[in-house]
Amino acid sequence: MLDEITISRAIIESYKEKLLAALDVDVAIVGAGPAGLVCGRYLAREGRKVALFERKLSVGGGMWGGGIMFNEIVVQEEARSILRECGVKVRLYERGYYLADSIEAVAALCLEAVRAGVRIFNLISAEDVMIRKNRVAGLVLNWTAVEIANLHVDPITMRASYVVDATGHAAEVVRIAERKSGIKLDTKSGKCMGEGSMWAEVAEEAIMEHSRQVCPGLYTCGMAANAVFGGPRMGPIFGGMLLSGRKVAADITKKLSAKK
Ligand code: 48F
Repeated sequence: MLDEITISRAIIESYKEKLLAALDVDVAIVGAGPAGLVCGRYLAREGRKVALFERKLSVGGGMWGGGIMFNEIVVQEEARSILRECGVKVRLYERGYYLADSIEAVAALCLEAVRAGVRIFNLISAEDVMIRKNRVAGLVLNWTAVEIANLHVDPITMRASYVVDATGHAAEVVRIAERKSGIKLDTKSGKCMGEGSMWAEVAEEAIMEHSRQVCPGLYTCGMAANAVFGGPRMGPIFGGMLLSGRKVAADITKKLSAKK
C-alpha cells in the first residue's frame, strides 16, 4: 500500500537535509551550463564541498540547442578529452573540429557532476551576494518562481569560501557584486566590460585568460568570463566552456589547499 503522506514526508525531509548541507560550502557555483557543470565536477573530484544553483528547471544552459537548434556541438582538440572522460561520444568532423550530440553532452556532464558529489539545486536563483570584509563570501538565494511572479518574499543566505559566476552571457553575479558593493573588479576598467561580437578563434583563447578571480572571493568561468573581461562571444563551439570550467576548478583547488 502506498501512502501519499509518506511520499511527501520523504521528499521534504531529504530536500531539507540537502539544502541545510549547502548553507556552508567550499565553493558555490551559480549556473549549471557546461562551464558550471564542469567546474563543479573537477572541484568535487578533489573532495571539495560544492553546491551549484541553477535558475531554470533544467540544467545545461545554452548547450541543449547546439547552433540554431541543430542539436550538435563542436569542440576543438584540447577540449575533447573532457567530453571523453564523461563518456560522451566525440566524432572527428575534420582536422581540429570534433562533433558531439548536444543532448548526450549535457546529460553526461550533469551525471558526472552529480556522481562526483556536486549538489545541484535547480529552480533557485542567486539574487544577491554576501560581502564580508570586501570579499564575496556567499550568495543570497530565492526560488525562481518567486522571482518570476515578482512576489515580495525574502531570500535565504549561504556561505562559501569561493563563489563562481557561471551564469553565461549575463554574468549576473559579477554584475550584482559590482552594482551593490562597489567592489573594484580586476578588469582593465575596474568594471564589467561586456562581451564583444562573435569571433570564435579569439574568444576561445581569451576565455582561458579571463577564467579567473575577478574580485576577492569571486571567480568567473564560461561565457561570463568573456562578458566580464570584454572578450568576444564564440557561438556553438563549446571547448572553451569546458576548459574554462576545468581551469577555474584547478585554480580554486590550489587556493583551498594553500589555506589548510
Ligand atoms: O548560458 P550557459 O550555458 O553558460 P556557459 O556555461 O555556456 C555558454 C554557452 O551555453 C553558450 C556559448 C558557447 O559558445 O556562448 O552561450 O558559460 O549557462 C548559464 C546558466 O546559468 C543560469 C542560466 O539559467 C543557465 O542555465 N543562471 C543565470 N543567471 C542565474 C542562473 C542566476 N542568477 N541564478 C541561478 N542561475
